[in-house]
Amino acid sequence: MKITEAKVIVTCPGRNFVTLKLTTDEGITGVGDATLNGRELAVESYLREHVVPLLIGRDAHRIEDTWQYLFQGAYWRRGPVTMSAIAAVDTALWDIKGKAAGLPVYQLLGGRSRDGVTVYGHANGETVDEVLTETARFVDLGYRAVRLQCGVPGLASTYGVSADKMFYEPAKGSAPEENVWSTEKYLNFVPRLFARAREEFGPELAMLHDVHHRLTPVEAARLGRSLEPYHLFWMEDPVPADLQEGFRLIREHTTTPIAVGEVINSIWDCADLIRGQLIDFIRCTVVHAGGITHLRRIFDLAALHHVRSGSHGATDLSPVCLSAALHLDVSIPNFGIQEYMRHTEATDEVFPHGYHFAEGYLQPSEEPGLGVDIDEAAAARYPYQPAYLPVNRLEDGTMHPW
Ligand code: EZ4
Ligand code: CO
Repeated sequence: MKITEAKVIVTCPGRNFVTLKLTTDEGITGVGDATLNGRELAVESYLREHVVPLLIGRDAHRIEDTWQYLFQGAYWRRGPVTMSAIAAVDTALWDIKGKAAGLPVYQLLGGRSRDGVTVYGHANGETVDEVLTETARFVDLGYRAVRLQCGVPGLASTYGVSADKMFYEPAKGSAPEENVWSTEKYLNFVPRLFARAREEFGPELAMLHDVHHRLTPVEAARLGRSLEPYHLFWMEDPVPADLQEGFRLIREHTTTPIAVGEVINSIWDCADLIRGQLIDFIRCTVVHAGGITHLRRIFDLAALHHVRSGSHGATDLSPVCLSAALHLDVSIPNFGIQEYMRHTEATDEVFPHGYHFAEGYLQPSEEPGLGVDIDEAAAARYPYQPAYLPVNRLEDGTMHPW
């Protein structure tokens, strides 16, 4: 079965998405997500200029060989642009193989290891009261796990807090929004949020929190320790992930579980974190970590070291990425949890899909392949719009990780 056509589709149904659609000489199509938030056209161009010409005429069944051909063939290794482009091809080929076999992709990955994929929702608000109201809303919707993000007194805006509660969307505008950050204000405040939340929701609700790379290891150790009485499911991205060794210092000082991975794009960028058992959850995505083939390699390494999965699932991962993630989530032995932010209606219209939420779980589609598609006519109605992620500065104006 040969690849005869490869289209790169850019669309903006509320936010930008880049999608690769492959067609074979047997008339089977497959889709892969290639969205890199705020840098979408770099991946679009990488695919269109450098990858699509290599795909025409290739055997669509040779998934591993195509992955190695694109990875080794580039000579320049890793990086989010390259790995997102390779991921799109890989994901589309798994979709095609599933359709050719007449099986959902999870069956090709070894079948189900569990009955459903536990997901966490996002409760956010300017005040603790507002966050608790939002948390209750997710509990009422059936969620078993909720991420809590709250405005910090004295700071004008904070990561993860939005007026549009169910659809947090940080990328916007023709220049990055500028936020102001104070580590001390944040560290003094967060334990108060979780003290109230634990009191209100009892011991069993899984509660998560995203630090969004803003601390140093010793500050993260202080945060983790201060949150121990409220036993979080995890603290996410406590420090930037560049210095893997830095996590050892956090680890030595707190039992609050640590999750990291949304900006990691290869196994070599998290191998020390995993082998050193410096983290509890690895949160890479199908789209940014080289597709189903490479992400499964990461999860397999993690399984040997007591590290579970926790895939990133923000709204900038398209329904194509989420579909692919669910097939992995349901099949791997060391699944932890899956992030789930609902997409807008316009996004769901452009990407018709068969996954569904019930009683705190997402279920992958039972259709052959990934069970997701792109409606090209609908996509064409939403042209690309430039949008940047925000930047962060300390109160004295120094640049700080966002
Ligand atoms: O800021 O996906 O856990 N979720 C996150 C997200 C990220 C965006 C960046 O594109 O941290 O909100
Ligand atoms: Co995050």
